[in-house]
Amino acid sequence: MTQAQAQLGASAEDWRKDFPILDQSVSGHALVYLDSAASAQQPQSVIDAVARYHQEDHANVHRGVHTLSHRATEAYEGARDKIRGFINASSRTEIVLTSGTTESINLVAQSFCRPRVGPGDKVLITHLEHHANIVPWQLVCEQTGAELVVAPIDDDGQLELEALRALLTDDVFILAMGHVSNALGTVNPVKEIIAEARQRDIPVLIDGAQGVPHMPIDVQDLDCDFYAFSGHKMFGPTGTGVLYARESLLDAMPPYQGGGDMILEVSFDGTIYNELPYKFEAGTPNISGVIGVGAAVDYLQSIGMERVAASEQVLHDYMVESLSEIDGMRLIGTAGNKTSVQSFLLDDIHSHDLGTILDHQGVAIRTGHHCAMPVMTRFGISGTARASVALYNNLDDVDRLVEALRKAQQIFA
Ligand code: C6P
Repeated sequence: MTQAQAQLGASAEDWRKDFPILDQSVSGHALVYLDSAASAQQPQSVIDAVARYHQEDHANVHRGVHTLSHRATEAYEGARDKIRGFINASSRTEIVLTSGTTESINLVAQSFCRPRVGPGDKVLITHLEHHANIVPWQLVCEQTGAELVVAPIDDDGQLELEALRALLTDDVFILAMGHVSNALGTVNPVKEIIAEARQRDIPVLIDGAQGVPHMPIDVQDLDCDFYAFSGHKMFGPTGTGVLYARESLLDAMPPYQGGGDMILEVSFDGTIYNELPYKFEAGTPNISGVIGVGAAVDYLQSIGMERVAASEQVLHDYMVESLSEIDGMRLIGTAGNKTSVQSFLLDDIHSHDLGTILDHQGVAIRTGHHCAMPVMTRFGISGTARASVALYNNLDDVDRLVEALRKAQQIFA
């Protein structure tokens, strides 16, 4: 048994069995799924929770006096409570349920920032961001005359912390930054940066899309103002997301969208909005999806996020080491603190060609710019191949990736 196998332990193999989709062949080969950063697979318990809701409990929430509506509401609100506990928010009123990280960030940009910023104000982001943490701020800046400022990264794909500190000036209205880079896997020292921003009274939004699935998150300990993430990257269904926000901030923010459920009273003279968090949840929500996220939280908690993080770190490090041993390999993203993701280029093979050849061998990776075009520009490339691991991967998956890459090299030789 290798050291990595010993570190991974037998439980990783048990977790894998919880994900029925992994037990299939693609192009005549056993599937190796290394694209969890794009969307993670769902354990049977999540699939069952969603199916049970559809089979037994489906009705609209918060609206009916009948039994099914009560059951649906209980399950939906129960999931909110689970999510609150999972990230240790102090109150369920701070958990706004959205369609994903993208909507969560747009909500903050439009409802928190837009009414408060103007010419002379700055919105600070970093060069590592996903488009979902760039474009909403560009829109706000266009709408208000505020300026978008970008903190630089170094050649390893790490934030230049001194430069970031220098940019935390009094005219910065908000700092919005990722916890973990989806393109490079860099883990940012968010707690330290949040503390520095707080000293200057600058609110901080953390894009936690790639953080929540891979490590324990405690929003009170982080002391952030906003934390956004998606259900489908943490083993829940698509079309689900969360915005954690401090209650005092949510209280002072106007609704993001108008419609049913976000009101207490409506007349043509005006509307009284609902209490938190419902003020920010207009219309019929993704009930089954949210229930699925609740089940995903149960699943992750049954393992424990510390174990998830430790196991994935072994996989990640093994992947990096194995990829490095291939001649012609160029790793993109070599930060000291990384998780889950490795981007790379091989010889001069286009990343899309690599992805296709790997798919023919049953290995699923993502290729292209990963919705992080500025990161690609920083490295002078148009895209990369990206492999990302989750708790259900094992060392064989990494070996299969390496084998498939070597085959691609033979094809292109
Ligand atoms: N990244 C990837 O392959 P949504 O689409 O709203 O669930 O998540 C958007 C998003 C925001 N921030 C980060 C850091 C992300 O990684 C993502 C989604 C996927 O990397 C799809 S582009």
